[in-house]
Amino acid sequence: MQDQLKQIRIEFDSQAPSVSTPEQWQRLRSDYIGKKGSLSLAMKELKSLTPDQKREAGKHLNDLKVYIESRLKEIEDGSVLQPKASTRSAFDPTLPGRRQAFGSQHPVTQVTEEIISIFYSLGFSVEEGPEIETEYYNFEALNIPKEHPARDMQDTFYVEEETVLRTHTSPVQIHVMENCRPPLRIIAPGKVYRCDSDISHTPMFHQIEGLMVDKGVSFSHLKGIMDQFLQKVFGANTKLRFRPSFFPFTCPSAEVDIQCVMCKGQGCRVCSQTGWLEILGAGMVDPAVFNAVNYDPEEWTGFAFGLGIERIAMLKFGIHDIRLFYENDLRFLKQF
Ligand code: FA5
Repeated sequence: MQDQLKQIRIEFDSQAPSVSTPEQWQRLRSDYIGKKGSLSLAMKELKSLTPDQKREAGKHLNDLKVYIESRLKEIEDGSVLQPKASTRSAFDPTLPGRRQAFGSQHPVTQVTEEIISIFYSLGFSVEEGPEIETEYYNFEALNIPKEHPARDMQDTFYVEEETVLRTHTSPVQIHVMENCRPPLRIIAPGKVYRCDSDISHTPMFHQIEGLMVDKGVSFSHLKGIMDQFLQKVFGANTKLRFRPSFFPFTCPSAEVDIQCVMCKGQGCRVCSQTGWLEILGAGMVDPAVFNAVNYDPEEWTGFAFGLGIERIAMLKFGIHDIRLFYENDLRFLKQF
């Protein structure tokens, strides 16, 4: 009997490690400790033994049963027999299809296009210029001399010693005037860069430059065009104000503010409690700029302006923080 039990254990030990499914485990169990399993058959043979042999064999039989049961338990507890979480959900052909999500235009692009179409209707054409500029185009040709504070490294991103990321779209004026004879009427939208970041400033933002040169162009033309433009964007009752200002490339110069639409002029965080938000700079082209592009300042006069597109988008859509435009949060961008 002992030899028979040894043989049963050897066979069990050789089969147990290959069990990897619940079905195989069930089969192993019934082959050894099931009603017709090897141990049950051995048990039946006890009858033919003497009482002493029976006691001895019974003990071995019981030990083997305990051993087999504990091994079966180990295998059952092992992860191989745990039902595997399905990695693929069943395909249900009756479910409706998934909709393709549509993108939407960025609010800054929407406002840019709206502004372009307004100026287009006023007879302006669209020009473009490089975002990486020489100091000459970004500063010198615009009458901003070497020691001018606008060239400060703290405001300007220098790419190389004499090359900068343009700080405004005004250099496009110079490129256009170098290549075209007056009269001309252009706008130039594009990205500009400054070392600046807070609730109403971002290091990259968009401007639209405007330039009109002709015989007899005066400040009242500038004022008329600005009035028309801003009333088309913000509505007929829009309040604006022209504040005397200084730009080296225009004289006289002005900054144009629009009444803060967040607080209706009461004063809030966005307008720094002033009730007004500056949206553009403008003025009559300085004769020094005409000289730099070989236009005769005695013959031609002109006005120029440069507006911040994000600032206009903020006012139009009631956005309190300019930085939201560039955080790529789809929940924010999908609203427009
Ligand atoms: C200029 O950049 C001049 N080139 C504008 C100009 C053109 C004046 C032609 C005269 C003739 P200014 O630095 O003020 O000016 O900027 C123009 C507008 O850009 C501001 O009114 C403001 O609306 C916007 N702006 C300026 N800095 C930032 C910034 N960091 N983030 C977002 N918008 C800005």
